[in-house]
Amino acid sequence: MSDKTYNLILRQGQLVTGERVDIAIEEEKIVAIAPEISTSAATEIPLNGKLVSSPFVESHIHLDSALTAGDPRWNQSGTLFEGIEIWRERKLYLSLNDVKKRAIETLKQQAAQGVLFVRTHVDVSESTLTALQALLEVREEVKNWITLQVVAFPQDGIYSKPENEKLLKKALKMGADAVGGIPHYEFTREDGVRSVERIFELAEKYNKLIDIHCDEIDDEQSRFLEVIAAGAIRSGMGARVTASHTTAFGSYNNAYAYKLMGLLERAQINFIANPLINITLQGRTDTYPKRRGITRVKELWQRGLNVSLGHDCIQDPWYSLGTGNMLDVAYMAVHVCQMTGMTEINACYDMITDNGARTLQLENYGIEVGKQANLIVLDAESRYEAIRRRATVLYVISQGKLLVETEAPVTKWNRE
Ligand code: 17E
Ligand code: FE2
Repeated sequence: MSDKTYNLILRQGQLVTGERVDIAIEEEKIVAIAPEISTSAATEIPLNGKLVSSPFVESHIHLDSALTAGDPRWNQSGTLFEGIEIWRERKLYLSLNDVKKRAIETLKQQAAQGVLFVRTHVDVSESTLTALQALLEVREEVKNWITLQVVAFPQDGIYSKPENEKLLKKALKMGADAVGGIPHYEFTREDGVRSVERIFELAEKYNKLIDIHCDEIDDEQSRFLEVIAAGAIRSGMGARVTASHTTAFGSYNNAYAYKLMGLLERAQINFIANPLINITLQGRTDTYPKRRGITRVKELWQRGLNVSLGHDCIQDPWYSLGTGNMLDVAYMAVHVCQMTGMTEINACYDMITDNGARTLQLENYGIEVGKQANLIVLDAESRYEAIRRRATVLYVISQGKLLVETEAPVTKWNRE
């Protein structure tokens, strides 16, 4: 036996495949994965069959508005539109410190629960671009423990005010990673189409990813997803493009949905559903029956298209709850999307891990020798148990270092 020792070994963890392994970590990297590693390590953590997984990926959140619920007022109608109105008032008194403080507090809540990769939308239809500047600074300040991607998101639309297009462009030059948009909120159908076309032009010019809030409405006539798919095919941008929300897809007639699916298969774009938020925001103009207001997650997944899940909001004008726990998101998806079969439940877990990594185009993701050591250990033996019990994340290892430890709750039973 050599006298070499590793920094850290996780002993007898269970991978999502069911294999039991030891995982050795040296510096930042995973250096060995085997049923049994005979070398010792400075720190050894016995896992006794607990699930070892790649970290959670939060593929869609708004960190600029996080933790503002009730300020300046609560959303009484519960609609997307009232949320946008409230945020329009709140963003008048943003400061760099205010945004950074809330964003970092939220990122800590997320990382403590196993999220190590985050894509945030940041409103850039605000003349000072304070929120964007703040999130760009936060991206740099946290990069040693969590990876942040920033989407320049024109919440009020690109064409609702003359300066909005310039602000979007400026945001890309300042260093946002992706271009966003909101075609269903532009004044007209034509403005919506034009906004999507402009987003593709800007993404190509500045070499950015695309992630568009698309058809987040119950209107079955809201059909911007086809415009995005066509743009992805024509530009060749394919998997660099993401359509978020697409809730109107849940209301399209089946003949149109069938045609659209074919186009989406050609386009190979990514989809993000936000089940916690859209089950509450949508359906507000329905009486009964009341629609679920969620995109066709199961059908997209069955066609082999890449779907991930986002939390979207934590305590903001659109959603007053949320703790940053991605297992809550997957749990809601199982219900709202009726993904109740065992392979479907496992797929929902993949939607908050591997599929999110694919959407974010992360290269260094996954439990493999040679990759950066980013992994989490859950108080569960399988993906199914993790979702069912929304299991505690016991250990979070980020870039080779133990970032967070949390003890599972213990119940004391005091009667026979
Ligand atoms: N803005 C928007 O347009 N849609 C949302 N779901 C949120 C913000 C949270
Ligand atoms: Fe969103």
